[in-house]
Amino acid sequence: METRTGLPLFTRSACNPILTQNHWPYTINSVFNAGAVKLADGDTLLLCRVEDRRGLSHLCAARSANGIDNWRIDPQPTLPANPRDYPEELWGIEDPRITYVPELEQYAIAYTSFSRGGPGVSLAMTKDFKTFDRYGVIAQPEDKDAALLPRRIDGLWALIHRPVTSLGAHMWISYSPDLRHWGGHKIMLEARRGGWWDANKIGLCSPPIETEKGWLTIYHGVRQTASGSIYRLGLALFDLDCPEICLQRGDSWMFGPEAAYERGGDVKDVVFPCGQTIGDDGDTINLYYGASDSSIALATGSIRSSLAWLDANSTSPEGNTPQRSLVSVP
Ligand code: BMA
Repeated sequence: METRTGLPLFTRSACNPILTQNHWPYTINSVFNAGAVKLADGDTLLLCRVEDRRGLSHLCAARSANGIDNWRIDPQPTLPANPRDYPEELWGIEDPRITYVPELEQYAIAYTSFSRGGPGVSLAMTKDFKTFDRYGVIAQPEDKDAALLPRRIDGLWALIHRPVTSLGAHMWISYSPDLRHWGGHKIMLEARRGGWWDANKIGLCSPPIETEKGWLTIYHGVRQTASGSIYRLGLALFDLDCPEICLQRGDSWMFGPEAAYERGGDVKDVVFPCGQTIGDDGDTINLYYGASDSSIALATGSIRSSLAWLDANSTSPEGNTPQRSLVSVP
């Protein structure tokens, strides 16, 4: 999708895909959907979803000085599923989103724990990506696509997530005083309907980026077609002090499966980011995404251009706001 200048909003790295099963130091099926963070030493750390050859997923850390190549991959799973102590992880753990929380001086990892009840949201805290403090399930099945905001809102922690309810597969926000007990649930963005690209399901991608204009948020939209689902990416902006208020929502998708490694793989036609890093200029977005559930790829964009794109491309009254949630549960 192009900007007003004719340039694409996000540009694929010439090195794509940057991580595949061939890079792995142990036998796996595939690697995709990684959380991302810039460490204090300047390294980029990707916490990758790795699918083993039973079909079950765990998380494994890969580190690189430039965030593109020469990845140093942990020789064994960094965060394996632990179904003995956490039965909700029976069928593996998936799709981590990492948020650095300055108040706690720790990284919060919200991930999908998968078991007989379906996918749910679990939380783990870490300082070093070596030892992890598991909080267990914080949102029960069916729920996924979660990330913590990096600071409290009105004294409460805020979690964005995607429960599936009789209302549909929409993005919700919930609040907590202690990261363990959650309430104040509200819908923050709804899947559209009918022919829209984001008609059937939506969910948060990487954790929202705090900007002067609001929380800049990349989300995925799913369109079901006669030959399967297409996962594409959209942009929305939420109020800084009241993040359940959507200020702007792009009409069209801004990134979709086009390259061969995005169009074909274990699950075709999927681009699925779970993390980004921001460049030293404070503007560049390095977006890491799973491609067709088979590899990790990188696309580069800009906060400034994304905000300008939203100004120019959020005109449709159907999906657009500002509005308060249509449904809220006290
Ligand atoms: C979603 C998640 C993602 C996956 C995508 C496409 O529901 O499970 O991990 O990339 O489906 O298969």
